[in-house]
Amino acid sequence: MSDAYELYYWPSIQGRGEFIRLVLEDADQAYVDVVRRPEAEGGGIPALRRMLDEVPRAFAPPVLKHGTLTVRQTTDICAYLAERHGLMPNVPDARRAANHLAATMYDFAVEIHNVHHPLGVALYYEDQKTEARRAAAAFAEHRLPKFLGFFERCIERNTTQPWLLGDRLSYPDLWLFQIIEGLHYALPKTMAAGRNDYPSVARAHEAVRTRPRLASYLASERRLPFNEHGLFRHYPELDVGGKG
Ligand SMILES: N[C@@H](CCC(=O)N[C@@H](CS)C(=O)NCC(=O)O)C(=O)O
Repeated sequence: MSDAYELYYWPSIQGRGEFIRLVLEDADQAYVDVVRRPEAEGGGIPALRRMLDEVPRAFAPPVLKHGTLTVRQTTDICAYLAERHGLMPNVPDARRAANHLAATMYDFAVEIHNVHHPLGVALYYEDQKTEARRAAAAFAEHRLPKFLGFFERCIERNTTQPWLLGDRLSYPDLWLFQIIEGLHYALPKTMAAGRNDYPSVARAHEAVRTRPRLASYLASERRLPFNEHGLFRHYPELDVGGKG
């Protein structure tokens, strides 16, 4: 199948779509970020709504179209692309091993999101600020170290570092990179306080950041800036995890 990839995702946030963009960019694959195109050229929110109306069983973006095929769910889209473009790890039972890590990172990303939305996604942050402060303190004390400590151990136990699995980069490494980027944006003081606690994760993050294709993507206009509408949001009052 040689059709171009078509990504359907919200046009103004990195959000879940960014995990997919990173896979496409690292694999050097051409893709159309459909909703970011002008409406006059078949893009914009109307294109997203049309797609959601037309595609059976598409609950929410991101959705990837590839020829006649439609792939839904962020983790499954990334696995589909990774299998096609050499970003599955070279370990036994690669898809399961990689999917376990990506799904765990997905859980982590949702927990990070829920710090600013502890009561629910249907309410504005401004309607749950008190609860968000409590959630932020518990997240910094318990959940952040638990997840980052787990990824740190995964890398330490892999024979070829800095990667999570096998002896080369695979798509969970791109996920870890994006989560660390997002955490530095959302919780800079908390992350600075723990900067020496996860050295393997830090090395993995740096190794991904400096890959030539990704470095060029990150410096391009295709990489949207973080903002307060996506998964990772910077609200200074929630950045409470500093030590001492
Ligand atoms: N598990 C789904 C979640 C999709 C999802 O929650 N998409 C968000 C944007 S990041 C959305 O538009 N949700 C609309 C809604 O939940 O009503 C996936 O990873 O693809």
